[in-house]
Amino acid sequence: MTDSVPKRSGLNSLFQPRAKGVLLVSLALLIIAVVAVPWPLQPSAPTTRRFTMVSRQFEFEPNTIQVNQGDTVIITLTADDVVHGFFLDGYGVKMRVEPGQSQTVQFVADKSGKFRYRCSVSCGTMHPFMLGELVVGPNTTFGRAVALIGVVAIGVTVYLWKFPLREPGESTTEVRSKK
Ligand SMILES: [Cu+2]
Repeated sequence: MTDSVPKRSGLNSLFQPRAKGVLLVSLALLIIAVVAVPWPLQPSAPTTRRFTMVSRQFEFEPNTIQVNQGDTVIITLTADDVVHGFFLDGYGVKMRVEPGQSQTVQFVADKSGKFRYRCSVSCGTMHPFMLGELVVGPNTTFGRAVALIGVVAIGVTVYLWKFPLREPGESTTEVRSKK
């Protein structure tokens, strides 16, 4: 803002340029927040993510995997001890592995959210607790673009509504203070 504001007295004169500044600063901060603040995962274009997973009584390792929405997920599962299974809630992905063998599944993580995976072959006493979690983060690149457009649109609308454009010569100070 380069234009100098005429000096005036009274509460209104104090308030108005300040309000304008506050609004602009808020808008700038919001834009920075949308663009720069790290969201759950780094923004990235859909990619292929490979995981090597081991199943044994009574756990999966790793027991949490993270991807971004739209990623192609390839999981290779081996069984260390006995026969184990793998079933992914929400996606219906499943496989079964014999001891010492491995199996691979591939799917596109097109739904965001958290999805349990569990052993699907009864493998012993603690079998029901043999669980893991797939975390599919939102598509942040797309999300940021939408959020940025939204913030800018709202900001410009509010700004123009509060401070309508005027001709260069016209006074910018009087209109708003009247009821
Ligand atoms: Cu099991």
